[in-house]
Amino acid sequence: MKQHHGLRRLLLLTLFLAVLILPALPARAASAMKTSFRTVNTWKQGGDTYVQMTVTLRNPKSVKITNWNLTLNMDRKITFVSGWNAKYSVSARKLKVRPAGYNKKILPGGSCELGFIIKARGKAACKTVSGTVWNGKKKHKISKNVGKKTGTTAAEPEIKPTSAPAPTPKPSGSSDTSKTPLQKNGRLKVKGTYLVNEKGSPVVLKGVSTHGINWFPQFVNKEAFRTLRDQWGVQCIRLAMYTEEYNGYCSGGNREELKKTLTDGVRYATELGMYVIIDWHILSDGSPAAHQADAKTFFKEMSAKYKNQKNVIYEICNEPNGGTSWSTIKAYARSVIKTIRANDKNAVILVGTPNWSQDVDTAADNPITGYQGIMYTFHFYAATHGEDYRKKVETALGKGLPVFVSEFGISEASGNGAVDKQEGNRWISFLNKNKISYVCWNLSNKGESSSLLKSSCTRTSGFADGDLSAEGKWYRDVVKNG
Ligand code: IDC
Repeated sequence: MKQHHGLRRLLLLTLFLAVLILPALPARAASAMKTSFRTVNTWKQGGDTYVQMTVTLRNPKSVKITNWNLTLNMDRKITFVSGWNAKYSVSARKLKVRPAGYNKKILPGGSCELGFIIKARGKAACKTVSGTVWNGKKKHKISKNVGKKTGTTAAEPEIKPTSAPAPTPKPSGSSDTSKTPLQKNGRLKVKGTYLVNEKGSPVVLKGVSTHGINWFPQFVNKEAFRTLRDQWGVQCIRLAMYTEEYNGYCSGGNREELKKTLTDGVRYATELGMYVIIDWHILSDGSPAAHQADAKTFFKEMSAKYKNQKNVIYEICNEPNGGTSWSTIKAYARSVIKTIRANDKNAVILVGTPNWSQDVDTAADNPITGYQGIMYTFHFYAATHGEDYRKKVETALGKGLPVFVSEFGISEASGNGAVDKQEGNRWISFLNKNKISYVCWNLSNKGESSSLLKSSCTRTSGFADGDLSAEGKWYRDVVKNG
């Protein structure tokens, strides 16, 4: 009952933002900048209600907007989960939104879109929105008190969590769709530099990686995976569990919740006959050794749980960086591999390589010995990494190293910025030619160019054409067209 009450208050917040506040902004401010707020998603996890909103700022005037800021004044505590295309800070009950830098100026007729996710455990409603817009030297205030209106707003907004009923049309392609990827290939093994199926023929898995399951758990759902399998032809899902970033597994995140999201994801993939990668997503922790003990406990548990399955792949460290040497990674890998092999003799294990999983050539000089079924990861972002990096992969292959591209995008390495489809196409033909599997970053609607979905996409499955970002459309076609 209490929780229901909290949800209602939070839903009211979204109503105030979307319906009451903005159309009612003072005329002066409205003429300086047009602002629209949209709730694109709400969902519940672990007793919290999450609200994801996008905000569009538009300059309708023939003057430059040179700076702006917004503050949402809440009546109770909210927690900031994540945001994009702006800087966010929470101070007491205020969510402050400041330009990211590149969108501080908004040209006449121009606009920018930003978005954020907040969560609240109890009640939370917005009292006011305030802000400032600068037009050259002039300052315009945005300010609206909506606190008093809360009582009179009888209408309950119709904001439903978007779990999209998702009809799943059969793919139009001619490939044999009567069998799942797992039925077609069975248990995967490593032979020479290749990932091979149970008959020993090389396979190129085409996969999609989630964004961090701490940030976007709503996309870990069976219908989403089914959509990717049936409408795109995706065979493999990578579940990215950050260890260090916001509420990561080793940085204060709720471990039971994270494991639940992860194991739910494994179950959905399994029920759909898809391969699934459990990704221990180190990043700002730099060295996998930073959380080695946790990693061992985690993989011990996972490998015990999945030892009888043929579709689970373990990725034991996403991207070592910060100068972490191959010998440090190797020592970590040997220790974690030993733990996994104590339960499971067969599962394919992916090992990260130095420099954000790019120095496969270094690993090739001194690979891990004494274990079967090990592959080494190579990651690239096509708008940043080109031919020189393909050379590194060629060198590694030439030395006999089995390479798996467990993460790539066609954006810049930041995950945002331009997308480069041409370079992306070069990479895909290179990978197909060398029979290297690849997994694309990322299944979310975060407002960044490496997201497969547009930030306006409110579905969590059954994605339509118009829901896909430039990278999303490109990758769907890559997978669909073989
Ligand atoms: C990025 C996400 C971004 C998030 C950030 C956290 O796209 O939304 O805020 O991580 O630091 C990687 C990483 C992957 C990155 C991605 C893009 O494995 O976690 O995701 N990237 O920067 N390596 C190279 C690029």
